[in-house]
Amino acid sequence: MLNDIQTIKNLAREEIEKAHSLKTVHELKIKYLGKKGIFTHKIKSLGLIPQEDRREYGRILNETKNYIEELLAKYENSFKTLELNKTLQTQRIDVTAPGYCIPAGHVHPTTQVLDEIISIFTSLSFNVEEGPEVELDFYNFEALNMHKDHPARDMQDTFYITEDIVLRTHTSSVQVRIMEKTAPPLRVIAPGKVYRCDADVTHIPMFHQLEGFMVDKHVKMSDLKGVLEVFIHMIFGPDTKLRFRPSFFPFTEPSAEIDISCVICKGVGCNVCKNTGWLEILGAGMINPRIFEMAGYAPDQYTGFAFGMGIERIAMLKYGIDDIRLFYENDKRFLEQF
Ligand code: FA5
Repeated sequence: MLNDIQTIKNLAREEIEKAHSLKTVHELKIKYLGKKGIFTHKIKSLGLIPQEDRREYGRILNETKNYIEELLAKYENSFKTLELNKTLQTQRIDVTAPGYCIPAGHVHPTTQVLDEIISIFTSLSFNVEEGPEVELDFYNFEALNMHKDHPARDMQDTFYITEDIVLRTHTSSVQVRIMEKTAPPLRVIAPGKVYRCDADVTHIPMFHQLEGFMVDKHVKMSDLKGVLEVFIHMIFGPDTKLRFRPSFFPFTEPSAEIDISCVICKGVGCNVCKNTGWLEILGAGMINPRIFEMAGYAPDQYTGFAFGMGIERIAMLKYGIDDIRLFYENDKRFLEQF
């Protein structure tokens, strides 16, 4: 019986030493040590060995099994190392090879100009607020003194969602929203997207505006002028001149449109300013006391000014762009210049 174990040992060693791949080693492992393998079978049959020989037989069987296990492990490891080396040879990584260049995006020109404008006004102690783009007719028109049949509504070609809900046509819609929840004094700017059914070289259906308003006791037109003068000088340079032209907005009284001396020809006259030397830049005025009534402020105690500007228009003047549609055509040749 012991001879039998010796024969199995010799046979197993011979087969293992002849193995030529990891696969063969695995097959031999199953053959000798697997659930139905030779050694498992032998161990299960220990009960058939006469009692007086069983102990010695069991010891030698175990020793032989351990020997075969170790031999298989040794061959398994050496085949694994061989395979790893082969993989390392064929899939070598050249750590000195130059990397791929991933093109980096950058901030859109409208956002760049908007960020610059916001930082100017925050440096003047204005707080940034936001309002919804899908807005109630009430805040976009009604609360701003433009009732359903008010002719001024025609100035802003509106996208209606329902009879009472619109895509906001201007950021002035934020005025009453903020006043309703904040007691004066306040200095607010409200930047954001606005929508109008409008499209040509100077008009697009989605554009950005920035609203500004200040409310306190004794706020005067001269305060509006001072704030706008500082802003214009910071964004277009200290030599830029300002001109207030009488205008009409139902939510400001008096109202004005503000022109700046043409940034292209410096006021001499050119195509951009249509030879007038001036460019319209924003709408503004003293807040109509009707708006304070709508917001729940006491109109006899408080006064305020408001202004609203188109961001793309300012970007066009700043960078000398002659077609507003270029901003949103996603032409990288255009966008990469900023
Ligand atoms: C208004 O929208 C007023 N809410 C501004 C205002 C605020 C007045 C506070 C008084 C007090 P207006 O419709 O003029 O005003 O638009 C303001 C600016 O938005 C214009 O000067 C222009 O620069 C820009 N703008 C208007 N329509 C378009 C458009 N379709 N595409 C691009 N920019 C536009």
